[in-house]
Amino acid sequence: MPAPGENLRINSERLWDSLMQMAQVGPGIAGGNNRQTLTDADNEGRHLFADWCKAAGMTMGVDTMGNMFATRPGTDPGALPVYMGSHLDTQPTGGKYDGVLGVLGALEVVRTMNDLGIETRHPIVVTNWTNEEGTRFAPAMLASGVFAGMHTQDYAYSRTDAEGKAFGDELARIGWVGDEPVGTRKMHAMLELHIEQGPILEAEGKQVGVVTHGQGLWWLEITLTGRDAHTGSTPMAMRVNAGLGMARITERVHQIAMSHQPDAVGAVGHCNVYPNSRNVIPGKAVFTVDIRSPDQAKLDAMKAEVMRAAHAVARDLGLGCEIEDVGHFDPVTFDEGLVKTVRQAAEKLGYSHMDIVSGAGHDACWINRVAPTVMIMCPCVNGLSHNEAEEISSEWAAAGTDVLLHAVLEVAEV
Ligand code: HGY
Ligand code: MN
Ligand code: MN
Ligand code: MN
Repeated sequence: MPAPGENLRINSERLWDSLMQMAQVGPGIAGGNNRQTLTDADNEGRHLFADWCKAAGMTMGVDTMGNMFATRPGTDPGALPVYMGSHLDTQPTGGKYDGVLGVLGALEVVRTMNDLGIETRHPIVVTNWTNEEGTRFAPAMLASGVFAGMHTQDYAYSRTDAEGKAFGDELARIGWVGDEPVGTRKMHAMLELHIEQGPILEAEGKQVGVVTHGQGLWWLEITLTGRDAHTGSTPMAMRVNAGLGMARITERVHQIAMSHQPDAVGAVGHCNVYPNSRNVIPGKAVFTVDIRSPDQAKLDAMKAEVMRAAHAVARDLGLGCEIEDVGHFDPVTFDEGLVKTVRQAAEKLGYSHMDIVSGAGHDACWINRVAPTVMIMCPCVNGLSHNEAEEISSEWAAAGTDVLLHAVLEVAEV
């Protein structure tokens, strides 16, 4: 087969149609998606994806974390497969493309190879990683983390959601505990296409992001304990107000991230006060600090400053303070050779592109620890994601998927 020319493109209409069909599964309330991991909607999306993979002539493997692996054979069965994929689970108020573009873009690459009778030496595997979002069951990238040996399966199975349901029980309930031991697969390479979830590519007028690095992150869950009391009759000096402590620490997280600009971010996105009654001073607050940076020293400095600030605020207000690490990974440097392959594919196809650091965490960030890995990014409208209004254009989706196609054909050896 001659080397794939720059005119070789995926079928953009078919890709967009699949994205829109998947968007019907687990619809949100404002045009996006609520297909949280291990829910019935996730189950429905998994079966739709599995049916499409079967129709594309692939065979499906599932591991004990519910990770799905659809294989297209290569001409050399002894060659390690080239993996590509992302995740189908969404935020509760998620968009239609976060993760989904990476899974269905990979499927479109296989469909295009089938259309043209393209054969590769290495087998190709399209992957759906379980629980990338980490909203229902913290931490994020849970199943790819177990696959990469960063968490044990027992830890993952024991994680519970807000209703106390355990990950392992929910995975069994929807029938996706596979027979493959997790983490036993070996990869020649892993490529993940994903929307940027930020404003840089659109602002720079670029069609494709060549992802060289990923930010590191800490998720610190803080529990403050004070005393429930009446909001009316309790004198201010007598209050032990966990809600006030949460507010002060939230502000300190923002200040700490601002003090480490330009490449540092921090926020509190998950927070609960108890008993959460209008006329009760909260005796308890549980909230998660999310801090990130591509710079290891900054990330570690921010973590230390947040911990110090939390304990200082708790001391001032007479609160108990427990801090649990519920998610962490160090900054990631993707495989140089694969980054070059992606950049060359974008150049060959004539797509405007730039190197970029991923602000969000991705399954690729963990898989990068066990196999050569790279990411390809697609711009987002107004840089918006983790919001039901998340949007991309079909042209951007096609450009990123075309680059994925050419990069995979290069790596899998046509
Ligand atoms: O948290 C993250 O960055 C990813 O979207 N789960
Ligand atoms: Mn994602
Ligand atoms: Mn996400
Ligand atoms: Mn570390």
